[in-house]
Parts: sequence; structure tokens; C-alpha cells
Amino acid sequence: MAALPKKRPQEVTLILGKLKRHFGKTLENASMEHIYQACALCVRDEIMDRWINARNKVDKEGKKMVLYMSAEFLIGRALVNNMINLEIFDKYKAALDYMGVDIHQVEQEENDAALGNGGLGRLAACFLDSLSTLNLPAMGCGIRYEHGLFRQRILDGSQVEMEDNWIETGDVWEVENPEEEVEIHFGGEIHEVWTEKGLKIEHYNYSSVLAVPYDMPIVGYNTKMPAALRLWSARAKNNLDMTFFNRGDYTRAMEERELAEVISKVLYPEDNHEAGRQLRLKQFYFFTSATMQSMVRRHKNLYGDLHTLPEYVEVQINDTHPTLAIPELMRILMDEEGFGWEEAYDVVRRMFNYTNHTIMSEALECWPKDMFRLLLPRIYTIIDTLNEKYCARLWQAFPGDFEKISSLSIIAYNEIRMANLCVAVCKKVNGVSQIHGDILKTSLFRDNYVMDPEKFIAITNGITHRRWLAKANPPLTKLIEKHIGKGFLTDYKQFDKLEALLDNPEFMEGFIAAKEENKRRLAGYVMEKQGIEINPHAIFDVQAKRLHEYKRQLLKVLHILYLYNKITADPASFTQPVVFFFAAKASPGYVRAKNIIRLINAVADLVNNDPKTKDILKVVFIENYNVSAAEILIPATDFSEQLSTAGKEASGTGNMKFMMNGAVTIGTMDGANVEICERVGRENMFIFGATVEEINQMQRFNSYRPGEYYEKDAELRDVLNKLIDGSLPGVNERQFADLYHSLIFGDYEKADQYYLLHDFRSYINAFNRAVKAYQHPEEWYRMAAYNTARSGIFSSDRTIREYNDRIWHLEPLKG
Ligand code: 26Y
Repeated sequence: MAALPKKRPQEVTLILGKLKRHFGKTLENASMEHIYQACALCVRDEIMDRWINARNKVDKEGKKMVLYMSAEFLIGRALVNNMINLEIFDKYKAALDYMGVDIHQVEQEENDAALGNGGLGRLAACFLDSLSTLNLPAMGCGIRYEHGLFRQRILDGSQVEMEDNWIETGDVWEVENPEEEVEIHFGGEIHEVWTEKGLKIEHYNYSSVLAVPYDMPIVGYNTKMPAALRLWSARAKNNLDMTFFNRGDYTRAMEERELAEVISKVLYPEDNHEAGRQLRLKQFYFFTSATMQSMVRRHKNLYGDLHTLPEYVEVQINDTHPTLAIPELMRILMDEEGFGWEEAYDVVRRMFNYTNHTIMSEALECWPKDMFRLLLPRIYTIIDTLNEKYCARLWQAFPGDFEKISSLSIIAYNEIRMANLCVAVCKKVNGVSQIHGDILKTSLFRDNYVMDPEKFIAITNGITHRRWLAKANPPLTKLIEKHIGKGFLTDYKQFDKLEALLDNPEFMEGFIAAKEENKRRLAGYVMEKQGIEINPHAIFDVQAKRLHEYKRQLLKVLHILYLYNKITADPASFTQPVVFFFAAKASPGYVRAKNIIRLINAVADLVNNDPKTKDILKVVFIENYNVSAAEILIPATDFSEQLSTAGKEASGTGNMKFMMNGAVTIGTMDGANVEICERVGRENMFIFGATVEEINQMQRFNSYRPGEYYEKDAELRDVLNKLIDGSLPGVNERQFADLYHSLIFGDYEKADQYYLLHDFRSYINAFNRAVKAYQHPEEWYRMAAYNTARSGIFSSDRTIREYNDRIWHLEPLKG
């Protein structure tokens, strides 16, 4: 055992004090969870003073703030991240060492706060970190789902979903604010009443739900201005309905309560797919109404006059999910504050901005009109009026073009289209990468762009390099700090200084050592969690993201089968050891996605057990991909697989995390891959596949014939046949027939919608080039380190600066 430090660190006293006062424990009889809780309480103490001071200052100085509204915030764990951002990690580590406790074990006691599905929710979390680090006044507003994204297990090769219970360990970070609760109304009828002041809308027979805010501090690096994440929790107005209770109808007496509280019970696990469910609509109205009511209340308290709201608040809506904030604010201003329509609209149109994250039609939110009207009658009439006025404007722009007007209108074919509402009302509409911004202008919002060209902008996504480098990759971070100091943590431009170090042997040795250490850490994780042994000297090839057909995990599977066929036919044809990691959750109702998981595991079974391949190829499916797993997986990666069909991935943010951690990208010219390519050049990346233009061509001329690839390419045919010829162990021969058919024949839809067969050869080629490059270590690591050196621009600090310069115009809080 290493010698104990002589002096007892002060933090030891703090931690022991918490153990005693909160849990009645001493170190000897405290559980690891107690120790986690005690550390978290200590860290929380360090945050609270700053937090309260900063908020008071914003109020006192009358600073403008942004409300970042999002149905999802994928936060992950907070303890170690907060310690790093507060610059107290080393002290706590030393204190725990002194106590004989491993800080990494303590860390693992915390459940991930997984209040999001994937990219969109994680982006929101990165943005809060950057807002706070840049000292910009901000509040994230969302839903306090009791159960976040399901936990995933793989049983017999298939995904099984299990309940997530993040609150068990997450509640240390929250502050409940019951005095700020607001009431939300659903259903009922509305009546127009003439009063001496004019027409008034009255709402009757509605049912009420209370919204209680829980605030969580989001601590940026060395911040003066921790951001708040305000999550709303649903509560019944009356605990028990006594009228029913007194009649002896106990079930009925409980019913209201259950109906109310179900609203914030669980996060919908669908990512990029909307099913138009009523409970989801309730969730969205619930948190948007609560946010607008509390915003109005605060503004009245601080400034009195609601006409000045746009001078003090910017609202950014993260995709269309929070759109109802727009008509809800109209309602509050008109029905509760006596504004006229134009007066209210003039406030609203100056406050809201909309970020679009997808162009895929199945993810565009449309609500059935009748369901909407029943649940939200007043909001419906407001949207109806917005639509009428908007259509009048459209008529001016496109006189007589009924088809165009109906395609742009907010309500049509008995549906309410949220994206059209956003585009109609919002000040700015932004895409999340340059190519995505272009696609918005030229396709999804083409006609709106003609009407309001200045409204549409593109701001490329980013990631917080505090979590994704400083937290996730300690060895590389230490190395960077040693050579260029700590400045890069708050100044992403300093990444550029790394470029000069590519010629410094000491730095390069350190870089390689860091990658190797991270690979060993991942190998240990896979052994501990899943009992799988992997070779840490193999290439680590990683595809980690939600399971979706457009992301093309299936293309990677076809490639592995191709290598399998090659090696079993001729062992000399491919000898480079590679571990292929997949990590992905599928929406529980997405049958094809789940079947792809089943396929990955069947292929793993095949190649990991065949004596001819088992020392060369290894396929590992990482269970339960979440933020914490990503923190282990990404720093260990050599090949970053970014395979989406061009035009489909709005940006991607995983691609940036891998790049920053010194992985080299194999990818299509899609989303932010295009900008990664601009940063590193084609010689430091492996680009493959059809471009957006080529895909558009094939679509325009309906010229894509996947069957021809099948017929002409014998190796491809052999690969595809493996799906149905009984070679895959542990499954029925019919198990993957649907996947096979979807690629070659298609049934209710077009065959191979995502162009896998088209890009198959091009992918193999790119992969082979990457393997070749890897086999020249000096050049390879130079390429990898160059990727890190060029990644600064993908810090979300840059992204938030751009939002601020182009949309919000907030002033940072000064010390
Ligand atoms: C409402 C429901 C249908 C829905 C739920 C979740 C719709 C969409 C989503 C999530 C979308 C999402 O995560 N989009 C991703 O956003 C990232 C951040 O901008 C992008 O990097 C990524 O390309 C995009 O797919």
C-alpha cells in the first residue's frame, strides 16, 4: 500500500461530518452509497453560495436570460463532473485516498440522470455546461421524469428493457421549490363572454394538475454563474377526492391523483419517431405551461410590466417539443393579463427561437386536431387564429397557390403541425450543422426561406470538452495540461496549440500511452460488466449511438460478415485483430431496430466462437449505453464509425466526442462529419459513400436498384445470404428474413431506403484504408492526435457563443 499522506486533508472532516449528521454513520459502518451521498452533499455545499449569489445578481442588475426549453436533458452523473468544474477533484480524491476509499467506486454509486433519449437531450446538457462556464444567465426547463430512459439488458441476444430509477441517488442535486408551484388546466370547455372590457374567454370544467419545480444547479468550469435546470414534477391538486372517499369509493378517490401524477412518470423512449400520443401531449403542455407561468410571475415581480418581457428573456425551443409555450404565453397575456391579440403577439414574436434537429418526416410532430382540441380547447383556438393570420400572410406571398399555402399552414388535413407553427412565429430558426442548415433552406422549409430568408441560420452543434475530455479522459487531459496548461478548459481556441506538439516525441509518446491506458480501462470494464475478454492491442472500432435504420448499424454488420467470409475462406486475407464494439438502445416498439440488435449478437456468436476468426475478429455489444458508458468507450476508440445515409443525420455529436479523444472517423459526408472533414482534411479521415447530391439524384430519377448490387456482387450476395441460410447460431432461420427482404425487395416501403448496398463497397474500401493507416503507428497516431488538435471548434462553448452572438445577445455576469 502506498504511504498515507501525513496531513489529514480538510475534506476528510467534511465527508465524515456529513456521514455522521445525515446518516448516523462512521466510516467503518458506512456503505459505499452513504459515502457517495456524503461527498455529494459536500460538493453541493460548495455550489449553493455561488448559485444563490449569481441569481440575486441577475435579478438585481436586470440581466437578460435565456430559457432553454427542452423535453429532454441527458445529464449523466454529476458528482465527479461537478468536482472537476469546481476544481476540487484532486482534493476530494486525496481525502478519499486518505480514508482508504477509491473515488471511482464512489462515483459508480450515482445513477445516470438519463432524462433524454440521445443527441438532442445530450446537446441540451452540454449547452447548460457551456452557458454556465461562459457566465451567461440561463435556465434549462424540462420535465422531472420519475423514470428516465429504460435500462437495457441483453438476454439471449435480445434487448430487454428495465425500469430506470435515477432519483434514488440523484435527488441530492435537486432543490424542491413548492412555493413556486403553478396550476395547469386540461380539458373542459371555453366560452366567450362579453364584459365591459370586451370579449373575454372563460374556461370551465377543466381538470387541474399542479406543477412543482425542482431546481438542479449546473456548474460550469470555474463559473460565477451556475445555471439552473428547472424540472417540473406533476402532483394532484387534492391528495384524495373526499367526495368519493366519503361515499366509500376508494379507488375513485385515488384516481384523480394517479391521473395527475402519471404525467411526469416516464420519458417516452422514442427517438426521432412520433406516434401522436395523448399522454405525450399532456407532458409537453404541462411543462411549457408551467415554464411560461413561472416566467410571467417572475417578470411581474421583478419588473412589473409584461410588455418588456422580450428585453429580459429569450426562449430557445429545442426541437418542436416545447412549441406549446408559444400559444400558452399568448393565452396568459390575453386571458389573464388583459392584452389584446396584437399586443400579445408583439411580445411573443420577439422572444422565441426554434432549433430543428431532424428532417425525417416520421419525427415531425403533428397532433390530431380532435384530440388536441379536447385536451387543450383554449390553446387550440389560439393556434387556429395564428393559423388564419399566417395563411393570410402566405396568401400575400403566394397568391392563389393553394397547394403551397396548405403545405405551409399550421393546421391542415386535421392535423396541427408543430414545425410550421414554430417557423411561422419564431424570430430565428436554426439547423444544427452547416449541411443541415442548407437542407432546411432548400428542402424542408424551402418556401418559408423564400419569404423570410434572414430567419434561417445554421449553428453547428458542439460538446462540452469538460465532460467529454477532462472528465472522460484523465490521461489525455493531464498530458495536454502538462504541455499547454489548463487554459484550454475555458478557451477552446487553445486546442490549436496542440498542433505544434505533433512533432514533439514526448507528447506523442504520452498520447499513445493515454490511448493504451484508455483501451485497458475499457477492456477492464467489458470484463467486469459482461465477462468478455478482449485484446487491448487490437483496433478498437466503435459504433455507439441510438439504434436507427438511418444510422446504419446494419451496414457495419454486413461488413463484419464480409470479413468473416473472407477469413474463413482464406485466413491470410485479413490478419489485423479488430474488436468491433456496438452500443445502442432501440425504442421498445421499433421492431426492426430490435431485430438488428438480435443480429449483432448472433454475428458476435458466430465470429467470436469460430476458431478461424476468434483471434482476429471480436464483436462486443456493450449493454446499456448511456452517458457513463460513453465516457469509458469513447476515449478508448481508434475508429469512430459515423455511417449515416447522407442527408439523414442532422449533425451528430458523438462524431465530435470521438474526434476530440483522438479517434479517426470513418464516415459519410453527412451532418457535422462534413465539418470534421473540413477541419482535418480528407487525408486524416476516411470518407465513403454517396453524397447528399447523389442520393437526391437517385431519388429524383427513381434510379436506385439495390437488387442489381445483389446480382452483380457475389461477395455481397454471400454476405446477405448469411442472414437467411441458417449460418447464424442461436436463431431461427426466419429471424432475419425481414432485414434481408428490406434490403433487396422491400415490401410496403421501398427496398433499401438507406442505401446500404449502394455504399457497401465504398465502405469496405474506406475501412481497408483505415486499417492500412493503423498499421503504420507513427503516421496513425499523428493522424489521431491531429484530430484532437483540430477539435476545439466543436466545443459547445463555440456553439453557445454563436447562439449568443446571433440570437440571444446576453451579457455575461461579471465577478
Ligand atoms: C417527439 C419525438 C418524436 C422525438 C423525440 C426525440 C423526436 C426527436 C427526438 C430526438 C431527436 C434527436 O436526438 N435528434 C438528434 O439531435 C442531435 C442534436 O442536434 C443531432 O446531432 C442528431 O443528428 C439528431 O439526430
